[in-house]
Amino acid sequence: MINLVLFGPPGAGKGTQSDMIKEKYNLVHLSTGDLLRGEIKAGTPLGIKAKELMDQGQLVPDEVVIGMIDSKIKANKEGNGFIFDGFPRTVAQAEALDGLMSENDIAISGMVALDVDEEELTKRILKRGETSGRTDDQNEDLIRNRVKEYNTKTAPVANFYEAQGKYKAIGGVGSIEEIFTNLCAAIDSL
Ligand code: B4P
Repeated sequence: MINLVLFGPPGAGKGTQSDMIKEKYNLVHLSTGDLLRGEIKAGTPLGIKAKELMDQGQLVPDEVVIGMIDSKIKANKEGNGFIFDGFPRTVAQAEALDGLMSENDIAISGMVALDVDEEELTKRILKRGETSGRTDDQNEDLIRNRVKEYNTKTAPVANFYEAQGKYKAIGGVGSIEEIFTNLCAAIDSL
């Protein structure tokens, strides 16, 4: 079993690479961004509250995302493993994830991070915003706020895994195939 955390700032390519990694390693892909967008689409109370925060470039509360992930881990723990995409995004989420994993007698194998500079992130997200229909992708100030949230609340999560000897970073600029090859090499070395 292999349980991966794919890490990086908004627009780093986590969703793009997760789709390829889940196929290659036969993993269950858990994206908190996708789960939240599913709640928004279904018009649930959770989705309505989450949309308000996401549209301001802010993170949704830890207990909301932890609750969504908890049931997914329980339902899929007999498989080949998980790829967590966009989660954990705070140290509190990382601590909760370790707890949820050990309750199910499994553990995180490692975190692999994609390094991309802010100008490239902004460019990518604005381009995606032309077709994605995502309101959080269409305004440059809001995108910069997402990057700010990442730098203050999410970046420290890397230290959490580094302290456990479970952290690797690779360059996230270049062709999607080239980055995928480097990611797989990092995963295979975990
Ligand atoms: P997410 O859905 O996780 O979205 P993301 O960070 O924008 O994107 P990702 O890194 O997956 O980029 P992608 O591959 O699509 O989060 C959205 C919001 O949900 C957050 O802001 C937050 O409010 C909330 N949220 C989610 N999880 C949460 C949590 N755990 N706690 C609290 N709040 C949470 O790539 C971006 C674009 O770049 C795409 O258009 C892609 O085609 C392009 N691209 C990819 N690789 C490329 C490459 N190599 N070269 C050029 N372009 C590339």
